[in-house]
Amino acid sequence: MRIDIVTLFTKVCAEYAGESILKRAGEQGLVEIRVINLRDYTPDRHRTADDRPYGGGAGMVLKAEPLFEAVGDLKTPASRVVLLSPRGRLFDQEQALRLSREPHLILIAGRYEGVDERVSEFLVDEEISIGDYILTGGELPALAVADSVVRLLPGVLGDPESAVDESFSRGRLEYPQYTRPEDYRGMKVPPVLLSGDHEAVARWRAREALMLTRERRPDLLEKHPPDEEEEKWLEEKDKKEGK
Ligand code: 9D3
Repeated sequence: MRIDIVTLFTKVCAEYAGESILKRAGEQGLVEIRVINLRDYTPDRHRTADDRPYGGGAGMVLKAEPLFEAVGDLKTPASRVVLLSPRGRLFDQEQALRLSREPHLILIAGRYEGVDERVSEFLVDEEISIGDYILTGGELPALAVADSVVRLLPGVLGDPESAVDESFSRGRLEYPQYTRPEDYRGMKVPPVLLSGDHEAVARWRAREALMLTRERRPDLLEKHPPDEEEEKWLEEKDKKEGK
């Protein structure tokens, strides 16, 4: 897979791409990540990438021309062009999996108050947001998308069991994990995890994951309804607590 990141802030992108899982996947030849400086595609002497909005208003707008020039240079018929934008579709694991099946992603990280609408309308295939909070640019979102996509590429994760675990536990928050020592300053590891009873461990984990999910992310529970056994656990707990 190839991932191009188009940005005015090349340093932070190249820096992260040169570390982390992105570096490892690159060394394994599973991905090629390139960081493209949008300023190299500005036509004027001052290398202006932004301008004032038509119709007035606060802030600056990222110009269309450098983006069309840059993407025009990078794009092939197999490319998927993604604009990171606060008004994009909310990114999730399903989107990550979908993008991981693309041969070539062009990720555009915007800056300023916005991007010339002609970019959205005529250059970009889709817009993605990573959440309902305001950042100062699309660089962190582009890196977040790249990171989540690359770790899904076959061969990137050392242990393929982790990927199996993920699909297995979809729709549930992760169960609590412990490592040595079994007693740290009186804070003890739940005995079932030391019992050697693998079925009991699996049951405990599934139950803990379910309870955490209902407590913190009821939206996930709605999207992935409890099965019969889970339904029983939930009722048991409610009864015990007099609910
Ligand atoms: C005044 C309207 N603002 C939009 C809510 C303008 C604006 C603020 C911040 C436009 C762009 C930005 C920079 N953010 C991104 O480019 C961005 C982003 C984000 O801020 N949050 C979550 N996901 C993303 S993806 C790109």
